[in-house]
Parts: sequence; C-alpha cells; structure tokens
Amino acid sequence: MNFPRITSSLLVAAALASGLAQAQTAAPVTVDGAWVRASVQGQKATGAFMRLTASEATRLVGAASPAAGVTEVHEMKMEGDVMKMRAVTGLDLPAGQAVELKPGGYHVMLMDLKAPLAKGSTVPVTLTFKNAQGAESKLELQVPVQAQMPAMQGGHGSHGMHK
Ligand SMILES: [Cu+2]
Repeated sequence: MNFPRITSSLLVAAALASGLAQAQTAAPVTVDGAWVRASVQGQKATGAFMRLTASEATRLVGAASPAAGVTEVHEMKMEGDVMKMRAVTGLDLPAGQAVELKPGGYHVMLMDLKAPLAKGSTVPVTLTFKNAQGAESKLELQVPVQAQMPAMQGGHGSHGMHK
C-alpha cells in the first residue's frame, strides 16, 4: 500500500527542485578585465569591454547603464575593407569557455551618454542573461573607466593592417 506515498514524495521532490531553480537568480557568469573607454565632452557613445565566462551555457541578451540613454550589445567586424558595427540580439556564452568583448569585436555600446566618462571613475552596467530554459538573470557591475585597453591584456599588435 505504499505506492501512492512514493508518488506523492516524488511530486514533492519535483516541486522542491523547480522551486530551487527559480530561487536562483544569480547569473552563472563571471566577469573579468572589465573596462569602459573614457569619453570626452560632446562624445555621444563609447564601448565597454570584458571577458565573460559562463559556468553553464547561457546567452547575453541585453545591457543597461544609468550613464547612457541607450545600451546595446554590438558586434564589430570587417566587411571587405570597412569596419562595421551593428547591434546583435544576443551573444552565446558556451559553458566554461571565455568569451571576449574587446575593441574590434563584441562590445557593450553605451550611447546617448549623459555626461563624459572620466578616466578613473566607474560606470554601473547591468548585464542580462537568458538560459536555454528562457529564465533571465542579471549581473550588476561597477566598471572602471580607462583611457585604453588594460596593459595586462596586451598583444594587440597592428600587424594585419598592412596593404
Ligand atoms: Cu558599438
């Protein structure tokens, strides 16, 4: 006569598991090397760059910052001889694999800047992720403003620019 009891305890276990999954709002992503390029008076847009590593496969689907009127995830790439930039709807982050947002590649674009971003200050940036199940999570960052790419990342030679 214990068959119904087993069934109900399985249901309880399933309910607990889904409850735990929903309670977990922290994004499964670590960020390092984040920086925002400093902007000058009158400049309307700049980029934020960082390395994202997801512990489970997820997707960067958006970004926001109080410093900018509009914040988008952008891709930059060469089309023939022209460097082009466009907004993307998302950027896949495979599990355990670092994805670089860097000058000349993917970046978080801060547009309609409300004030110049001074070197040495920090800019709040919130990243939004969506997993394979469609659940959203957010990560709030305080990103340092720098004049150029941190030296530790180095290796950005100008080779390949020759005609
Ligand atoms: Cu851009």
